[in-house]
Amino acid sequence: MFVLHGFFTQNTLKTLYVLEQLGVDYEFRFVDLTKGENRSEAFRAMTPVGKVPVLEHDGACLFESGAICRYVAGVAQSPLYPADRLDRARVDQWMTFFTCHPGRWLTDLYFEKIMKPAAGLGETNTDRCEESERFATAQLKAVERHLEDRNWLVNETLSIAEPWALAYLEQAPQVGFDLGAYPRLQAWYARIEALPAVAQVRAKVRPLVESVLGG
Ligand SMILES: N[C@@H](CCC(=O)N[C@@H](CS)C(=O)NCC(=O)O)C(=O)O
Repeated sequence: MFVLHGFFTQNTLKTLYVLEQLGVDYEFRFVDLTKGENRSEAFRAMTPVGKVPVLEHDGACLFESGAICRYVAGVAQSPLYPADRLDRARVDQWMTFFTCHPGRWLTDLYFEKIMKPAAGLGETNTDRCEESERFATAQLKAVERHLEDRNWLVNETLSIAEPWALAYLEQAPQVGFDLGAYPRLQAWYARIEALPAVAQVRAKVRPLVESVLGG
C-alpha cells in the first residue's frame, strides 16, 4: 500500500493521476499548504525539502513527483512505464519537457492568477503573465507538431507521460489560456481526460479545492 501526501496543485495531481492510472492501491493524505501543514515536524521528518508530494512505501519516504511516479510504475511493473530502454527514455523525455517548458509557464500563470489572489500572496504580475503566455504558446506548438501523425506521445500507446502532462495542461482553461490553436493537442487532451482514472482523481480532490479556494 502506497501513501501519498499532497495538496491539490499540479505537482501532487501529476502523481495522483499517474498512481490512479497505474491502478495501484494507495491512500491520499491531504497536506494543507495554506495552513503551513508542510512545516510541521511530522512532515519535515518525511522530507528534507518540506514540499509535497511525498510518498510513503514500505517504511521509506520519497519526494519529487517524477521520482514518485517512476518508482510506483516500477514497483507495479507497469507497461505504462515501458521496460524497453529507448521507450522508457522517450517517456522520460516528454515528462521532462512538460515540466520544464509548457508546464512551467502554465504553472506560473496558475500561481499568478489563481493562487496569489486566493492565498493573499500579493497582486497578479501582468508582465510575468504575458511572458508566461508567450513561452507556453511557443512550446505547445512543438507538441502539436509531434501529435500530427500520432495519438499518443510515445509508441502509439498510453504511458505515464500522458496523465503527467494533463496535470499541467488542465491549468490552461482555469487561467484563461486558450488551447483552440492546437486541434491535435486538444484531441489528445480529450483522450486523456476521458480516462476513468482522471474522473476518479478529480472527484477525490474537488472537495479539497472547494474547502480551500471556495466553491
Ligand atoms: N519539483 C517538485 C516540486 C514540489 C513543489 O514545489 N511543491 C509545492 C506545491 S505544488 C510545495 O510543496 N510548496 C510548499 C512550499 O514550498 O512551502 C516536485 O515535482 O515534486
